[in-house]
Amino acid sequence: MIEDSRNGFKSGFVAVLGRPNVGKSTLVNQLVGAKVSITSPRPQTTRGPIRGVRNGPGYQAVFVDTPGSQKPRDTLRSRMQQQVLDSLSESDVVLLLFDAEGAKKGLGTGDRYVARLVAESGAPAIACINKVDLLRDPSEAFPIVEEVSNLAEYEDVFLLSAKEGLNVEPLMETVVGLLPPGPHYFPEGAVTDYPESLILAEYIREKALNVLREEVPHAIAVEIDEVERKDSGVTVVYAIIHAERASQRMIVLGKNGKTIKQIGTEARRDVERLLGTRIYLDLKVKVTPGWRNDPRFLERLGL
Ligand SMILES: Nc1nc2c(ncn2[C@@H]2O[C@H](COP(=O)(O)OP(=O)(O)OP(=O)(O)O)[C@@H](O)[C@H]2O)c(=O)[nH]1
Ligand SMILES: [Mg+2]
Repeated sequence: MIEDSRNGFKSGFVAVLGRPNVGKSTLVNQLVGAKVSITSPRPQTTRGPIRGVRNGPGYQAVFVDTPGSQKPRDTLRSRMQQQVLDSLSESDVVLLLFDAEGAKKGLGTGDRYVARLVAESGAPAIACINKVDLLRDPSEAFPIVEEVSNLAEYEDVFLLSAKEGLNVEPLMETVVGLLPPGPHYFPEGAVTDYPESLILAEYIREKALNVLREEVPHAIAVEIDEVERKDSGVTVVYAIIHAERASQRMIVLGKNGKTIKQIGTEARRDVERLLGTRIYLDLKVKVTPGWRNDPRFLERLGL
């Protein structure tokens, strides 16, 4: 470690903040070059601080994806909010994201709230106006750039498309420029320190979020019961989808089990890519009332 800093090695934690759905997880995956964090069109997709590592010549950047900032209305959401604050206090650099499309009518109270948190933390921050691919003309972003620039002092302001990768590499160069001298926090080659079983659960939850609507996505938790590697080369993954009410369980199952089957098929493909083996996915749906307010249950989910 000491040797690293003597060599002029740079490293640090880069927290990615912003209100729900602005594209934080999509950006982290782009920066890291791997799918470490799940994404979905539903707000409040990310629940825990997932770290993704990018190594380059003379540096290691550890990106910390955070849940979208919001009012905590239950134990789950107050933990999510606490994770935002913890990640911010431990960061060397902050990426603060805004949604170019959503901000066309001006920034919202959520945006201002996160911007204030970041400004108060005193960490060097880069403002990123994301989803510019949704603008008909780049000039539509100018008023947002001005509004964002008036919020606080930023090291830089970027117009991004996390989805298409636009300006992601120039952003990366700016991040590296802001990293302090430091050690390797993670061995080279490790793209995340998130445990395999929790990643598996997240992949399944992502597919569930993509097919479920309204309030159901937020009422769902996925837990991996067991992972069994058979001699035949097949890995059997036993997973449980927890819902809060019997009616939600019925929705997750779908007519004749159609919905759960779709979730399972899509999740299996991703999990096979992740583990590089053939997967048999055993998915069950269980009613666990009030899990969102059960600290022990939340700990089991790594939250
Ligand atoms: N068009 C467009 N869509 C994007 C872009 N970045 C993200 N999205 C989409 O926006 C939605 C939300 O993206 P996420 O990365 O899950 O957003 P998030 O900020 O992590 O959301 P939470 O975890 O809920 O706070 C997904 O449907 C993404 O595909 C972008 O640059 N352009
Ligand atoms: Mg997210």
